[in-house]
Amino acid sequence: MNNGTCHNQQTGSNCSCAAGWTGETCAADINECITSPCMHNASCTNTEGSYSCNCSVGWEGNNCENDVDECSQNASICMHGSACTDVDGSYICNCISGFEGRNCETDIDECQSAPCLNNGTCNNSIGSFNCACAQNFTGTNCDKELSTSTDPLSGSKLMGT
Ligand SMILES: [Ca+2]
Ligand SMILES: [Ca+2]
Repeated sequence: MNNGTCHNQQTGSNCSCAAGWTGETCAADINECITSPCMHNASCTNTEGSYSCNCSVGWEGNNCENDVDECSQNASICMHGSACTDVDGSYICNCISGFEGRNCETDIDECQSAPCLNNGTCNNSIGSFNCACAQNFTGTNCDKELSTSTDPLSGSKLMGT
């Protein structure tokens, strides 16, 4: 039965069973799940004559033995120009400055840390931020004080960097 080969068909004995089957006439299903063939925390389901593995995320293959190369499967999985590193069962995004999150999908609001000094106004932007400095101050963080005697302008203005 079940594609097994028996040397003596008449008695049904001495059978060589196909994979997944056992018993004198190959009529009995083998419960492969007893031997835990599914790797990396996959769940095993016994079926008639076979079994199947339901792989955990990050693994693939009949027995979930192969790591999924997420970086190759999805070149844009790490966002905003961040580098992707494949690791067993997962992947790692190395975010460039200004972004955070599992996939570097989140813009960091640098203004939360109040980086603009001397009453400068902070403007968050995607991947960066800038400071609109108060009068007489300049620099990326408005940390440089201008000489008041040489500045003919009045009122606040945005100083370039
Ligand atoms: Ca991987
Ligand atoms: Ca930002």
